Amino acid sequence: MRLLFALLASGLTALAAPAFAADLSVSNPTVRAVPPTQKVTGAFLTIKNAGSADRKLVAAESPVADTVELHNHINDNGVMKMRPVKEIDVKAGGEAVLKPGSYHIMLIGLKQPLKEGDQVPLTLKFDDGTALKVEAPVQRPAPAAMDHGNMKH
Ligand SMILES: [Cu+2]
Repeated sequence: MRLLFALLASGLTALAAPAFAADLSVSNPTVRAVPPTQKVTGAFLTIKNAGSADRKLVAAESPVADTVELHNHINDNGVMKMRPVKEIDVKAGGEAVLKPGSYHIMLIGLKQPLKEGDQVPLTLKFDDGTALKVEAPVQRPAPAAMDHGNMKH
């Protein structure tokens, strides 16, 4: 009886221990399909942070590109420009949405043409040392996303 209780107690302790990697999850990863002559494309996804500590995405890697950068779009006097950023905040209990016209992952120097339906491996690295691997399907951008940058109403 005492042994059973000890096992139960240790089991509960294990459950209560913080699971840092499990706090972060990725949904809707996609890579934008580009013509074979274009050597640069963007990757988009949503990172959810179910934990109680703020996290930052600090780097991304992919075997399909020479260089992978974290970017943001800024509105510079009405002109949308891309800028590399060092990190992207993923607040505790919140999410970071990487999408066209906003934060995104830039794949620079594509080593092979990316066809629609291909799966692109991405590794996301966070400030606490954890890494998440995802497979992002290559998709043609939705028409709304294509002219997001210069849309006027
Ligand atoms: Cu970019």
